[in-house]
Amino acid sequence: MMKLYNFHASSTSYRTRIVLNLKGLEYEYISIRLDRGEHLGFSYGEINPMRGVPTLEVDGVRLYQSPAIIEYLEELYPDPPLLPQDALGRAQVRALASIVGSDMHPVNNLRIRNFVRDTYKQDADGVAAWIGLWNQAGFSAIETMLRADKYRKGFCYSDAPTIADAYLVAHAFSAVRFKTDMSPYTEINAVIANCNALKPFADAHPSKQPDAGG
Ligand SMILES: N[C@@H](CCC(=O)N[C@@H](CS)C(=O)NCC(=O)O)C(=O)O
Repeated sequence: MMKLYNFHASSTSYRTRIVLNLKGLEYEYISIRLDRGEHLGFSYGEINPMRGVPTLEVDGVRLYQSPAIIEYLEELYPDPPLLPQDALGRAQVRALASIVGSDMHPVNNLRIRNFVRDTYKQDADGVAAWIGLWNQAGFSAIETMLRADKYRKGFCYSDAPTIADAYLVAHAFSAVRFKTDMSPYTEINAVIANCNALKPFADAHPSKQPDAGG
C-alpha cells in the first residue's frame, strides 16, 4: 500500500489527500507533525530532502512535491480524470492550480511565516497581514477567472472536480485558518461548497485526519 507522509493541517497534504480519495486509492497515513517541528529532525530529512510534506511512498520509492505527486497519480490512475481531455482545458485547470501552488502557497509556507515573524519582528497580526496580501492577490485572480468562464457548472472547470478544485479547497481552508476574509469571493465559495459536499473532499478534511488536534 502507498504511504503518505503528511500533516492534517498542511494544505499541500490536504490537496494530495483529496486527489488520492477522488481516485479511490488507499494509503497508509503517516503523520509528520509540523507543529512540533518533526519535519526538521534528522529522520524526516532522510525521507524528504526539502523537509516538506507531503511525501508519497510507492513500492519503496519516494515521490516529492505535491504537483508532481498529483500528476503522477493522474497518469497512473486516469479514472476518474482530474484533467480535461483537451489541451486548452488542461492549460486552464493547471493555471488555476498554479496560482495556488506557485504564487500563493510558497510565500505563505510555514518557514516563510516564521522568517517574517522572527526576522522582521512581526506579531500574529503582522504575519496574518503578510498572508492576507498574497491570498487576496491569488483569490482575486482565481475569482476573476471563474467568473469569466461561461462554461463552468459548479466547479473550477466544467461540471466535475479537477486538480484545480483540490488545490483551491485546500488552500482556502488554510486561508480561513489565518483569517483571510473570503467573503468577496462568491464564485470560489460556491465551488468550495460543491466540492465539500462530495465524500472524497469531506474525508480529506484536516479535522477528519488521525493527527487532528493534539
Ligand atoms: N512545493 C511543495 C511544498 C511542500 C511544503 O513545504 N509543505 C509545507 C506544508 S503545507 C511544509 O511542509 N512546510 C514546512 C516548512 O515550511 O518548514 C509541495 O507542494 O509539496
